[in-house]
Amino acid sequence: MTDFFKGIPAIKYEGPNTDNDYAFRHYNPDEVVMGKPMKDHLRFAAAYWHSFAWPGGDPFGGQTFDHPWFSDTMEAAKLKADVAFEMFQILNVPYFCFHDADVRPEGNSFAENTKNLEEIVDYFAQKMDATGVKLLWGTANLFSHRRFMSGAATNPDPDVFAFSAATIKTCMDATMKLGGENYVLWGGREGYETLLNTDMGRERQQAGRMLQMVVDYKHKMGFEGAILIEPKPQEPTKHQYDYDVATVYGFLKEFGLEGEVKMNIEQGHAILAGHSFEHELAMARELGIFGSIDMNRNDYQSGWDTDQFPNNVPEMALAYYEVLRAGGFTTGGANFDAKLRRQSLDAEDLILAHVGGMDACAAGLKAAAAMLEDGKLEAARNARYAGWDTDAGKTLMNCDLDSIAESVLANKTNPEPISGRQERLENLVSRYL
Ligand code: XLS
Ligand code: NI
Ligand code: NI
Repeated sequence: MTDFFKGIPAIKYEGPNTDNDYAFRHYNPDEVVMGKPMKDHLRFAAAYWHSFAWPGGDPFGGQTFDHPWFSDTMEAAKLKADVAFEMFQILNVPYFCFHDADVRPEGNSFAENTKNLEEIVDYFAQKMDATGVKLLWGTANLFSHRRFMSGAATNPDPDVFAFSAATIKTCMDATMKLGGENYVLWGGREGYETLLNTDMGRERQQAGRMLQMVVDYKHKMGFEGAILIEPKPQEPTKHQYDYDVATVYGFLKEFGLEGEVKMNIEQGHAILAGHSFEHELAMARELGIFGSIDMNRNDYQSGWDTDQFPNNVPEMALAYYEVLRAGGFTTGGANFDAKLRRQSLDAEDLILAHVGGMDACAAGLKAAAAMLEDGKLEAARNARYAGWDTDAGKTLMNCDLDSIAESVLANKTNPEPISGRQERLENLVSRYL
């Protein structure tokens, strides 16, 4: 045991009326919601990078956190792992997620990076065995090191493409070895700063080829998890190619991968793309590519990916409604891709941030389940489209313009507008919150 979380108890469910800061008010792992324990609906994961690797910097100042593991040695990496697994246990989160660069010291070469990663993977394996904590997903950090400043797969320099491909291979190996349930690709710097120096067509082909290689390797190694892309429209580059779910779907179609790759949808990224979180979830569901979620929020005044812990239950209820309508998670889960504010220095801040986030998710899930079980929203939606379920409605889709024009004439079709009843539905949703 390290002494990082000294004095902080394991968090247990105590119900909504408790006065204890160190307790769950809504997240009751074994409580059954729609026929399934809450923990199996929510499948929480802690993100290694924000919780343990992020130093607290912003564009105006550097590190505010002063953790004892902040040095580039293997010893420090192991101390970081010890502390991380202590947090997973205090919170009782079943999963975690990591990038290679979060967990191992940066080496001077690909070989050194790989060696460091393998050593940490073995260390993780022991800890996972001892604690029962599992890996939701692994990923490669192909955006922090300066070699990736002009992209990874989309870099104008083929050597960077090669270095990236090799790094992805080692991260897929690590994920497989640890029994990870997904492998994530977030397009870190796959985008451009200016069109003046960018060959967009070429970069698109490079990204498509890299993804095909990832899928081929998945099958070659027998990885049974899902390959997930995480869309994001801006940040760090001015324009990110994986803008949103619909854009990525077009890209997958072009490279024949729409049956191979699903989406990891992040709340804050949806907002940056000018959508709502529930829009992106619903879109992925309708396209058959819903996979997993990154559960964090933006500050709506900042217009940036501020990665805060979620706390907006009404919004989350609508998001979980779409998750439930998608049939829930299979390999996916809810990763807290969220970081503390840089003034939140204490170990307890990290624990309480997760407690609040987990409780907000649980409250959102319960509200969503109640909406779905009552069925009033779905009944209203079905009633709105009922015309399409009649014989005339069904045949219409198979007609052509000529025959439709004839029948509109013959039947004197003259539709009257019907209310969308939005406010009534909004009032209905409020009753579940
Ligand atoms: C950044 C992304 C990143 C991915 C993993 O905005 O959210 O954290 O989730 O590379
Ligand atoms: Ni993310
Ligand atoms: Ni993000």
